[in-house]
Amino acid sequence: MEIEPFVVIHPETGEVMKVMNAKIADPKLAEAGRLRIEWAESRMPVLMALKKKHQESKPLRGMRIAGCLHVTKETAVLVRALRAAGAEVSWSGCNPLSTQDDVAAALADDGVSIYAWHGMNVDEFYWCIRKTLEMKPTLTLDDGADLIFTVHKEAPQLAADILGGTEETTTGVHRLRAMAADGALRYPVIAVNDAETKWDFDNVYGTGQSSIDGILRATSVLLAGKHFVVAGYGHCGRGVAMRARGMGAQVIVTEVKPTAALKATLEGFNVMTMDEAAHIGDIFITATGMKDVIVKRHFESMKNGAIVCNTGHYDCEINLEQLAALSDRSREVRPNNREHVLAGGRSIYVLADGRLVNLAAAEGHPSEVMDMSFANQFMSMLRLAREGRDLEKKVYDIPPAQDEEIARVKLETMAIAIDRLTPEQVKYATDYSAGT
Ligand code: RBV
Repeated sequence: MEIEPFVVIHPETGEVMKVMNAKIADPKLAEAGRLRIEWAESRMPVLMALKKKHQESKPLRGMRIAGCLHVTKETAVLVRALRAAGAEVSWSGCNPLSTQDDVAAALADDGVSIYAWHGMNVDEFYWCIRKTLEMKPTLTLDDGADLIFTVHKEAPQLAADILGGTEETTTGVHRLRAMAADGALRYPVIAVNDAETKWDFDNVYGTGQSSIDGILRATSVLLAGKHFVVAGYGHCGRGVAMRARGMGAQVIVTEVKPTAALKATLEGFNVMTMDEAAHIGDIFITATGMKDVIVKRHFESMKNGAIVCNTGHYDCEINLEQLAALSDRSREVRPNNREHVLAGGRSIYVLADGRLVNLAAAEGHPSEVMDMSFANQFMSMLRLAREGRDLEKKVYDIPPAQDEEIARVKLETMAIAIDRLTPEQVKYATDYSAGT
């Protein structure tokens, strides 16, 4: 597949004004994108402080970063920070429906080579990733590991020059750990997702709020009083369940893991199997990272009007092929909301084609929470540029000191002061002779 880079032509003279090293939906959206990015910048003080700290010394000078992460206003703040620190950047989105086209236009206009537009197909998705590899990166930045897999599968010769990579999300980290265990990983990777200042905030409060936001934008329904089924009670599911309850929904949780099911039960949620929940639920959301969580037999027992969506990284959690096979016809009733009419007349509404509802139907996680996730990304890039050569080909955790630092700065920017241990208390903490 070949797609030409973007050419901007003067509307009156027909003259070529600009050839962009980019493929985006519409360069005219750049100004709107810039406003959106500036808004995010005003909510991301930790990342902005890191940018300021490193823009003089440029520790990323000489680094070529290929990134594959949702093209959102928050990601644009990260891209700007990486460039300010001296890196050359080439970017693609990590989901066909998550790109904010105005943000992509603003980045292209600033000279970022970016290949991303909303609503691309799967072939175009991989074409975009391949385009970002043309720069021969020295660092890779992933959300879902599609970029790093592409390097390993299609361009393993590039790995020799890659100092390391980072991974933003749970699903990607799981896969990369499996690869490392098999000895298949060709360069070191830092698991940004596993930082405490990432998963304990982004995954919980970020997913919680943005998923509800996506459902509301796509449906505009009342949540109060609804039977709201959350599949998976990991960090993401916990966040969604908590926020849905806050809106007055009656929340049901389904699980496969006994400890998670127990936590949900003691948190006061109604825990049952998906087979039971299927005929009770008004709204279903999957947050499991597993395929086939909602399948044919569930669709068959759902109520007329049921709403189904997913907030996991991949779109395999809801089996839409099986739903299509059960459906007589379908139509888009609102943006990101498709009605499937089943034989027999019942309707089931699927949001955002089963892709991440928070990013496809809303704007992804709020800036304040991405501030910490992307501060971790930024600091990890600095670390890999510095020490990547000396690291082993395995998956590394974020150092606890980095978490402490990010949390400390975040609190400062929120004007929240905390107590400090006295020297006596520090001594007490390590004194095993003290008793009653
Ligand atoms: N995510 N990014 C955004 N606004 O840029 N929102 C969500 C944003 C990331 C989040 O960190 C999560 O781990 C990942 O998307 C799932 O693909």
